[in-house]
Amino acid sequence: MRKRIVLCVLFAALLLTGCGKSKEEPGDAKLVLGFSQIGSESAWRIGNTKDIEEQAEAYGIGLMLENANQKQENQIAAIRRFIAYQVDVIAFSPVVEEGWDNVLKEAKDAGIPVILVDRDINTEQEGLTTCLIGADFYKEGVMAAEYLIRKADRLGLEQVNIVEITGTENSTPMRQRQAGFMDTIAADSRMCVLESIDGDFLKSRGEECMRYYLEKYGDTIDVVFSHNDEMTIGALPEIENAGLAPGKDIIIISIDGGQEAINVLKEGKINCVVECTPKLGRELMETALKLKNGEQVETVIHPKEQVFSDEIDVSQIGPRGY
Ligand code: GYE
Repeated sequence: MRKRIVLCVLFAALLLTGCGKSKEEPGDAKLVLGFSQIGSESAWRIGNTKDIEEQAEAYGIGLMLENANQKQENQIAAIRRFIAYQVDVIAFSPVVEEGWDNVLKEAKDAGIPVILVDRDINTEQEGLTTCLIGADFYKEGVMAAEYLIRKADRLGLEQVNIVEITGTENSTPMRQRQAGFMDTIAADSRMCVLESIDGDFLKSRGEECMRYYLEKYGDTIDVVFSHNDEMTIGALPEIENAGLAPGKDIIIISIDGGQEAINVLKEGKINCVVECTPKLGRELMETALKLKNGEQVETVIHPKEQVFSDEIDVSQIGPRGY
């Protein structure tokens, strides 16, 4: 009863401050899920938040959603609030991999199961989280590199100079996309990575990184490998301002597959977009319900993903929904 009152007070407060998004009355919900989202840095992230809200509503799950504005300390504080309010299940998308042990130990001591959504953590401790629902980022990096190798074959390139714009330093997609890409091109002696810089998954940083690369390497750049669509979209006008044609003079490879990037792929200014789906909400709700019922869950759930590129008929790619 006490828990029910506390939750109702919390939800009223969240609704008043505009933070609470659920239309469910938590007391009536089958389950209350606290979810700490990283931020709103990209179309991917916004689509992911929307999907989780929609699925929570469809499943009748009470959702306490908090947006951390890219700050780990905000995520830790949100998780502590979820523990204090005794939610049934906690989920979060860790902005970086390290630094979660203490707060997750607190959740474990409180008996609240934790689901990792989208990104992973790096810890020595066992059993702090129950499972991970998110993309296979290593495979995404591999698929990006395999495309590049095929493209270099088709164009008969002898040397391929690559610049990389990476996602947030120490985040799982940054580490794994880079590792998958680098491991795959390692065996191809034509491939030469000129430099990698942290673009933090932001459009503004994509612009800055590209400007720097063009000043330093000029038209010797053959390929831009960018870890997300936002940074790619930021980089493209810089390339055009330098008098080069993206998609022709420079091969552009991106990851995510949001609508804006797919439109640019159709215009021929991006050559390849590896899909990363933000639609993780349904799996999250199913998993949260299983945990609440004490059922076993799979430790890793990867969605299926594909590659959109100039090797296919891009006019056939349907609406992306994010
Ligand atoms: O690629 C990027 C977002 O973690 C998969 O984060 C996610 C990444 C996604 O900001 O656009």
